[in-house]
Amino acid sequence: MLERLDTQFRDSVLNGLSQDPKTLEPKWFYDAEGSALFDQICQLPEYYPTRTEAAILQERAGEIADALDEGVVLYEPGAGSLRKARIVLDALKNPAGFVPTDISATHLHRAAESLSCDFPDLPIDPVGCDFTKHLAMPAAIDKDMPVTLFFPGSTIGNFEPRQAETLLRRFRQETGAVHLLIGVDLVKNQETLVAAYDDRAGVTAAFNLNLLKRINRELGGDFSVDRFRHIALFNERKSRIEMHLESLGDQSVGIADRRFDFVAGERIHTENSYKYSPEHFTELAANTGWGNPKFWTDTKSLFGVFLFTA
Ligand code: AVJ
Repeated sequence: MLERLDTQFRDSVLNGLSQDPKTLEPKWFYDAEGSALFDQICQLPEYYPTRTEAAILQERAGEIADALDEGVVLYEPGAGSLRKARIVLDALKNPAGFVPTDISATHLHRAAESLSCDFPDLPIDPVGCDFTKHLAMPAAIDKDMPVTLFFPGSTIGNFEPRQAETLLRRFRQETGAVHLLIGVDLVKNQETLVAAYDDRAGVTAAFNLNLLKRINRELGGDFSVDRFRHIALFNERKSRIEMHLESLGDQSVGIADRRFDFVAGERIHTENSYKYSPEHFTELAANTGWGNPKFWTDTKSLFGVFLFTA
């Protein structure tokens, strides 16, 4: 499994840097370092999504629990540090199990252990996997219990709308879920959006640049990390934040006996983070068989939480 992730990382990097424009997939941000940096991003004053979503979940937890069945299995793809799941698990009526998955298996197992101290009676079955490929249901989970998919944090925003549809459809088919509780970042003014991805403390820049360091560490790359800079911009036409790494000069980089040339100002596109209107996201979900929406937001309409039924 781990070995497979290694080759997948290498193939994905070599393939992405051979494209024009050069790209790297955002899922590779999350090695141990990157996951820790992401946890720091979630605390930044400019990064409103995490705290806004947590407040909505906190405020609506009772309503959410009432709308769900008793004894649900909560299934969270890309669960990271499990902070948000705590809020939901606290409110659920007799949850039958919790299945967090993450591509960063070490980070996930550590978080799951600390969670089980607080929920000693809850069966927790962490799965180290890449949710863009497949979601597996652990054998220990009772197949008769209704599954609620929990996909917070606007992780869905990383995918182009077409891919997002495919993902939501596949999630339902692979887990047999009857409910989808999902967090989605909403369109808003450009200043707020860009600041959230280009913070003053430079944590997001470090998170973005860590991708190059990871390539150096794991694939024997020779990126001069200080010869690239972090860029965050809002692409209004596509309604998405884009992150790039821009080459500060002409340079050539070696990775696994391949060479990649950069001209000054050339960018590697590392992430998209789509921003939706409530109407647009409701429509996207409906296209994939998720209907009967309930929607909650904060007073400034920064972030949205939806509960859909299959
Ligand atoms: C985890 C994909 C939701 O897009 O806001 C945060 C990742 N990148 N800052 C986002 C991220 C830079 C985050 N998601």
